[in-house]
This record gives sequence, C-alpha cells and structure tokens, in this order.
Amino acid sequence: MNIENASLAEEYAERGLVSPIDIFSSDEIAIYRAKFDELENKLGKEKCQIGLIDWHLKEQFVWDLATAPKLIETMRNLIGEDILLLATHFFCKYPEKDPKSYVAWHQDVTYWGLDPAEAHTAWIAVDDADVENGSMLVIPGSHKNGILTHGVSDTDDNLLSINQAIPDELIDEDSAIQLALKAGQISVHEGMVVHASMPNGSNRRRCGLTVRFIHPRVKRAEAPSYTEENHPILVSGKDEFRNFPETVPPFPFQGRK
Ligand SMILES: O=C(O)CCC(=O)C(=O)O
Repeated sequence: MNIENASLAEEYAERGLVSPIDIFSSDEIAIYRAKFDELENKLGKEKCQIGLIDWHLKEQFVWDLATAPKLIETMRNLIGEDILLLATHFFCKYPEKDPKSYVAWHQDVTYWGLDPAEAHTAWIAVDDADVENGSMLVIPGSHKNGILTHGVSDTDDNLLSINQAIPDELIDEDSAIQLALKAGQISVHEGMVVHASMPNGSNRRRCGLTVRFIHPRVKRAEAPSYTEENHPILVSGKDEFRNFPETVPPFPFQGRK
C-alpha cells in the first residue's frame, strides 16, 4: 500500500467514511446512467425508487458498476484483500414523484443480520448528489460508539425497509456532514456509521447505487430485513471461510481473463 492509500485507510478507520473518490469518468458514468434510464423507462419510477435490490445478478451494467476494477481496488485499500460483494441496492429520490421521501438516521448493520455486524458500502453517484437533491448525511466517527437504539419513524416517507429510525434525541445533527458527489464519484461508509438523507428539494433525480461488501469471515445470522436472501460473490482475494454457498459470477469480471 502506498502512502496515499495508507492514509485513506487510516481516515476510513478513524471516521468510518471516505468521500469523495473519483471512480468513473463523466463519459463512463454517462453510459451507465443511460442504461439506468432505459431500465427506469421499462420498469417505472415506483419500482426504481428502492425496488432494485441485487440487480447486479440480472443486469450486466449493474454488475459492471459494482465490480469496476477501480472500485474494487479502492475497497481493497480500505478493508483488505479478501472481499465478498454482498448486495446492491439503488436509492433514487424523484422530486416529482414523492418530494417528501427521505432516509431516516440509521446504522446499516442493525438490520442486515450479519455476524459479526461488519459491512462496508460504496455509494456510487449515478446522478450528481448535493444538498438540494438530498445527498447523504453522515456523522463522522459515529461507528465507534456501537449500535444505537433504533425505533420506528413516525412518517410514511422513510425509504428504509422496516421504517427504522434512530430517535432524534440520540442524534447530534450539528456534527453531520453532507457527502456531495459528482456523478461517477463514490463515498464509502462503514456499516456502523450513523447516516441519513433528506428529501429531494430540487427538480433533479438523485440516483445512487449502494454496493455492499463484507469480509468472508462474516456469517449470516438471520435474514436481512430488505430482501429474502443475498448471494455473496467473491470479488477479491480468497474465501477461506465458505460461510455462504458459492455463487457463480453472473457476468464476466471486467479486466480479468
Ligand atoms: O441513498 C441514500 O440516501 C441512503 C443510502 C443508505 O442509507 C445506505 O447506503 O445505507
């Protein structure tokens, strides 16, 4: 690991997040965005808002986004050589469809049923994400404070799967930072870090692909709340644990023979 990568890994360990990181050029992400637009035209916005879970198993462009060599290289620098791709999930906020939709404060691993409760998310900006259209809000360092109590939010507008929400009194909003990203950039957040996102107040879509990674030592303790089951796939290094049935990659890895 070179000095730059070592300091990125240190920052990730310390703050539970790194952002922004350039992964796709604007030309590259424009091609992926056009493919997403095509899918959205076919399936409708209702489905695309939060209904596209693990579509890397079905659509090659999602697979290519989730396993892009530069993304996997970045994850390797942050979390080590051995990596399973656990899941993917699009989060799209459409201003005209539902301008109130938001993501309540939460910690990812509280509802993913993993043991140990360790996971890492790369959030790929398919569209530009900024304060106006509801980019992610994260509390740096909050992953060091353990799991906070989650309740249920008192609105129907929370996009999270079981409407989970950390009560406001446990959140110090002043310490939160916005993860504004240009399309093609990513942020990476640790599964215990407290995060949220506010409604889309712009007239632009805000679409991001979350790509969830785990170390092969992580086991399934119970079913995740957001889907029946995932099908983890080895995307780097080796799996000496075999905690999950092997899933054959649905498409070839880019840049690998
Ligand atoms: O896209 C968002 O606004 C929220 C994403 C999120 O909560 C997550 O990646 O866990």
